[in-house]
Amino acid sequence: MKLVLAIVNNDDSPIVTSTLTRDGFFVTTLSTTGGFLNAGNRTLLIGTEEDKIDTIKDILKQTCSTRKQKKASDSSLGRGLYPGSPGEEVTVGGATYFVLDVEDFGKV
Ligand code: 2BA
Repeated sequence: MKLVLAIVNNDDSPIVTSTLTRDGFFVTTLSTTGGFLNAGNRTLLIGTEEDKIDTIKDILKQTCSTRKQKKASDSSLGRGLYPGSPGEEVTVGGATYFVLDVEDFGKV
């Protein structure tokens, strides 16, 4: 058993989630915030068998688009020395994923 953590753009989240569930995956979504842009994104938790990981990667590739996003002003947060200046444009990936081993899984 594996756990896929996938961080996706808020705008892509509905299509990714509906495609995954349509294809039989169980998905939990968390509202999260990227540390660099301080912008909201979604983190998906998908528990699955190892042989399904490639299918999940394909779905992420097909449903998450790369986009340019501007870094908002963060002076009010006292973070002026952090990398990247306000207004700087960065390319935000389609999806960032991690695959973890699951030691135990169950429903009681
Ligand atoms: P953010 O942290 O808001 O980062 C948004 C985009 O800003 C990143 O896109 C990348 O292009 C750029 N970026 C992030 N940190 C940077 C830095 N220290 N210096 C220069 N540029 C930087 P993505 O790489 O596609 O990441 C999209 C979101 O996925 C991230 O939002 C974060 O929430 C998550 N993420 C990406 N890599 C991660 C990692 N290794 N660990 C945890 N979360 C990650």
